[in-house]
Amino acid sequence: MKRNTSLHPSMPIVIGMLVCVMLAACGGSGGGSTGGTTASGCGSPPQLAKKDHYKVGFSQNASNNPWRLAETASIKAEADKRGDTLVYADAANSGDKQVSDVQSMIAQKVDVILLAPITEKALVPAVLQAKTACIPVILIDRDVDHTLAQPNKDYVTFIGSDFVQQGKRVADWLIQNTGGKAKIIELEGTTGASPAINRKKGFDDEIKTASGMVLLASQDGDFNRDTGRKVMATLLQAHPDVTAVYAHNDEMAIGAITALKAAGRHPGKDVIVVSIDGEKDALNAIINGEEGISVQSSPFFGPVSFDTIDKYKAGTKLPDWIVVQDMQFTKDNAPQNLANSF
Ligand code: GYE
Repeated sequence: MKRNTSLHPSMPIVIGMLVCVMLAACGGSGGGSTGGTTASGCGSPPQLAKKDHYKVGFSQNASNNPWRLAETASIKAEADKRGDTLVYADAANSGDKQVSDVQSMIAQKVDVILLAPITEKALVPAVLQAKTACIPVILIDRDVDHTLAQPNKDYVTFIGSDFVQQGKRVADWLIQNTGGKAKIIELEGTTGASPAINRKKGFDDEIKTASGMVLLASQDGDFNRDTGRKVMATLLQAHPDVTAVYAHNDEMAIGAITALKAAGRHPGKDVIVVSIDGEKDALNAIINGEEGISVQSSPFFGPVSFDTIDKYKAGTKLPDWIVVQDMQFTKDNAPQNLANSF
């Protein structure tokens, strides 16, 4: 996540005001608008009309794992609780479909869009189209490339975990629990997705601090259980000396455990498996000794997303990034947390 921290906080406002004076074409501000206004006069990012109930678009990128289902359930429950109407679309793991899903929400004139962009780049045109149509977009769970679209300008804010920190936490646990010596296979999330980019960065940078931590191979497993299983089976043949597997999510870790067992290996004994999310299956794998740690990536976006809509409506200045706080699960606390997992 590239975050521009070098500008003074007031700079975008000053620049926005200058542009307004030069064009003499800007409408009034307020309602959460902080960075000037668009030619259409609805704000940059667009303001949100003050209403008691909203028509909220939620563009989900896939529904093929428990994490995504838990996120969707959390958003739906919160919309129901508040009496808001949800316009929901599942992009079935396709960037192209997700772009047309957002375009359809624009055509349906939703008030605001919650968007979980599949990759950092694919959804940028849709974010900019929503802005042109005067519909504010709040990114949830995955971010976009900040060189192409910016928070507090093109979209309202990004609500999500610190993925670099998640990768670093997994690496720290692995260094401690292997005495700083491991031969590692890394299963990456979907290429170009912000959690895949940043979970790799956080982990890879941290293991470099211990000279005995060797990365044997790193490959895309698409955040998917069966893809993770297949990639692991192939990499295992090339690297039979592996002693640790780092998967960017629990689904791929469970797939890797299956592949290891099929090859006669003993996950938890001769190969340590570590991952991210905090799914029920991973917590069970930790309890039965096959997995070491799962750093949580909370999928419970309902309350924070709708609170953010309320704040934006009220004109509160929002940060560029609302950081979701995550726990971590090991054999010490997995049993107590099983009931609340997904
Ligand atoms: O970890 C993974 C999912 O974007 C944070 O995407 C999310 C990740 C989550 O498919 O399981």
